[in-house]
Amino acid sequence: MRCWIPLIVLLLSLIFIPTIKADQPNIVIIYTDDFGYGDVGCYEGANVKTPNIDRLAKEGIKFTDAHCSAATCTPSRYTLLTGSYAFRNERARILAGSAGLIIDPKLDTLPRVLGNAGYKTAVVGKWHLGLGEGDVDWNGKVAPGPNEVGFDYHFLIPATGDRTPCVYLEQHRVVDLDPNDPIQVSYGKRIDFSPSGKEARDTLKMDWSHGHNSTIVNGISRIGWMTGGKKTRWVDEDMADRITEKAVDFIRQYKEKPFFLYFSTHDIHVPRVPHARFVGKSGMGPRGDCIIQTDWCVGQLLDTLDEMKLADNTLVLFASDNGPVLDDGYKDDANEKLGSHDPNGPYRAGKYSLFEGGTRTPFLARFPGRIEPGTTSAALLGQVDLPTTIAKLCDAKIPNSAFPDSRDATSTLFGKDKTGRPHLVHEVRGAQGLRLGQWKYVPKSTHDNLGPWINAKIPAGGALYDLSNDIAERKNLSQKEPAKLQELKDRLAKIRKSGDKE
Ligand code: NG6
Ligand code: CA
Repeated sequence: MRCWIPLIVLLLSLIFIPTIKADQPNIVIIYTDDFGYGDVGCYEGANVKTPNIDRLAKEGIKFTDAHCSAATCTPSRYTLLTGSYAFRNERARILAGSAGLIIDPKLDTLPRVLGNAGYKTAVVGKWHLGLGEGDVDWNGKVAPGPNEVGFDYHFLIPATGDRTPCVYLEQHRVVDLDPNDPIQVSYGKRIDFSPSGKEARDTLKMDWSHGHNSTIVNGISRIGWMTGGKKTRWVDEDMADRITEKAVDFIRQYKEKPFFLYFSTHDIHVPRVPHARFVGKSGMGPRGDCIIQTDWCVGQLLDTLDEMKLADNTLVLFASDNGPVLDDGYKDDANEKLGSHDPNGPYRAGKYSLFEGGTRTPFLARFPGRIEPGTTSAALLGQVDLPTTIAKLCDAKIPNSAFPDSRDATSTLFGKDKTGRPHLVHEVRGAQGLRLGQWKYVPKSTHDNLGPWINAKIPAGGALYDLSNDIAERKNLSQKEPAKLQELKDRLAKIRKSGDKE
């Protein structure tokens, strides 16, 4: 019997070791923060130059009706990694910097499914899906997190640039942590008694306009309190360089294997603090300068793929997690210096809204040999379909229970199917709207008291728009077309109940 043991072990390992197939493409998702439809040079409305991002459109396909899954960050990211609409998880709302991980570590996520197919997987940049089990000890092993949901490697901005803790996290550990200066983080009770953003307002590098007035880090006050970790705190001006360097390193290191890189930029989220070499480059103040900084990051990644001779076998996607916002809590001249730039293109509203501006965002895909260069598609594409589509392209096995709302959109992505999804859910703060072809249902609950872009008098039963002749969603047809409105509501109720795969 003894002599059989090595053979049995060998056979078992052959069964369980992921098999790498020669033609498995690399996947790079460049996931930007708060980029609106018009915030990329090659889109309608833009008055900013983004030659590197535009290169993806020239060498690939540009979508004009592509949507993130929600009008804020956390739910969109949750859907991107799980293929499940965020309303199926009540915790998938904008998270505090102390929130616990909201992805169940048992789930078959996109990185896990790809990892099982032999991929090396990494997330570099903004996470904002929670870490640990809530109020984690930042001085020890911070887990569960990305590794426990399937990523091999992570280098993170734990929540957002405007939330404490203002430190990077690499493979479960705060980077450069000094044990003699432990970190504490609090949302709620004040723990930091050094002057706050409220008390030392006149000393700030960038003043706040609402919220964002607790602990001061790098001359900018944030949401949430933090003490300790003085040497580990990030310098906002270096953030794009730091994450780009890590992403480039990952590509170089795993050039021999198929890899999945989820590169999640901090820009153009607040606080917008570009590196000195981008300051003044857009003529639009920090928001525009951060767009140019992102374009530089994209250029670095594309150059690395060229240099490593990987471009031909790599699908590169460029997308955003929600629509645009101007003043999102800091006085950074986003409104004052906007000029003729239209962050939401021809669409209505932006971040936090279920009007098209909230979710219709730039989406570019480059895949040499598979996607024809210089194509434009008006097909309805939802990021919810990326997990299934990517897994299929990578020849990865999708377990039956995985990605409950995610369909195979390969032919849409490759520009062959010109219609795309028949319908698509949009969500924000637990409320959902629906696109059904040209029709759009917007519920009331989300649109009160949200500032001039978003405020809208939506009747209690919700509003209905016909995008075929009203892309700006100005003519509510709920009175005129009650049967159509009911059809959309019924469809939404069905999707809520039974998933959105069929
Ligand atoms: C809001 C913040 C906003 C931004 C947002 C999350 C205030 C007043 N506003 O609560 O600044 O941080 O959360 O943005 O604090 S997101 O892109 O990560 O969803
Ligand atoms: Ca965002």
